[in-house]
Amino acid sequence: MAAHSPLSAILVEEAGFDGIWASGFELSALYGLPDVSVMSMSQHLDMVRSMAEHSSLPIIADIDAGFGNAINVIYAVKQYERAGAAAVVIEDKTFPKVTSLVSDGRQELVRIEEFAGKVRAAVAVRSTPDFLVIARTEALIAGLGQAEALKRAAAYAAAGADMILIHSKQRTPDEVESFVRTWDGNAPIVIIPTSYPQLTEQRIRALGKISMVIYGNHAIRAAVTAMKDIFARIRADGGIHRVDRDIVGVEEIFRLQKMEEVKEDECRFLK
Ligand code: SPV
Ligand code: MG
Repeated sequence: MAAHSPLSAILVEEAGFDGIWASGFELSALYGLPDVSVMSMSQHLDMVRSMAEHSSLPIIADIDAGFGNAINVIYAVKQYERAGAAAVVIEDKTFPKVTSLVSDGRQELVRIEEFAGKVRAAVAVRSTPDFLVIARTEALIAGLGQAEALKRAAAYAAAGADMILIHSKQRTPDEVESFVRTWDGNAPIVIIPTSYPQLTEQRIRALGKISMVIYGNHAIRAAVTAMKDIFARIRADGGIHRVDRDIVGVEEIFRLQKMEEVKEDECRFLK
């Protein structure tokens, strides 16, 4: 599940998900920015570090196009591994990138050889094979078709990628299902079914080959939905007197902040 802050990372863990998607889209939105490579690597990296401090779940860091060429990827992978990420996802878009799901977005891909070099660089500099390098092809997003997507996925797997992320913005799962059925490589597949939510976990399991599903932006969308609703109601009601029963109390925030520990520490140390 996507997260964009330590607090959302804590909630992802409490909800029982297996891992955290440190989404570039979500964090860009949190900063009030479009997801077009204007957020800096250090902004994203700092948030990954903070999330890692607050959650024991594996964090999959969305490092977009790797902040530049293979040289930038080398630096990024070292930094993200040190920050506590469990994996990086690198996508084969040009840098700067344009967010994938926007309609009529400028979706330009780098050459296969160039991106394979980025994957090889990431694999070469990680300090342990437990740190996963996930190669994401945007061939379907760019409208280049399944043959190109399969060609790219095979080249990235040959370059050492541990998993292949295939992204699609079709409103039905058809093109992703077709890709998955045709994929005969050994690398397991990752998907982000935002545009085709009818592909449920039950259907995904039945397909086989897909080892990870990322819910890419549901934390920020849930937060925006809830804030818009409550803010509008406070304005309409002329006060906060009617919304209290529909939002968590401050005690819940104290719990998430671990105020109990602070109280215990006060008893022990404040003499
Ligand atoms: C993200 O969450 O930043 C992603 C997924 O990369 S998407 O926005 O669908 O491209
Ligand atoms: Mg992203």
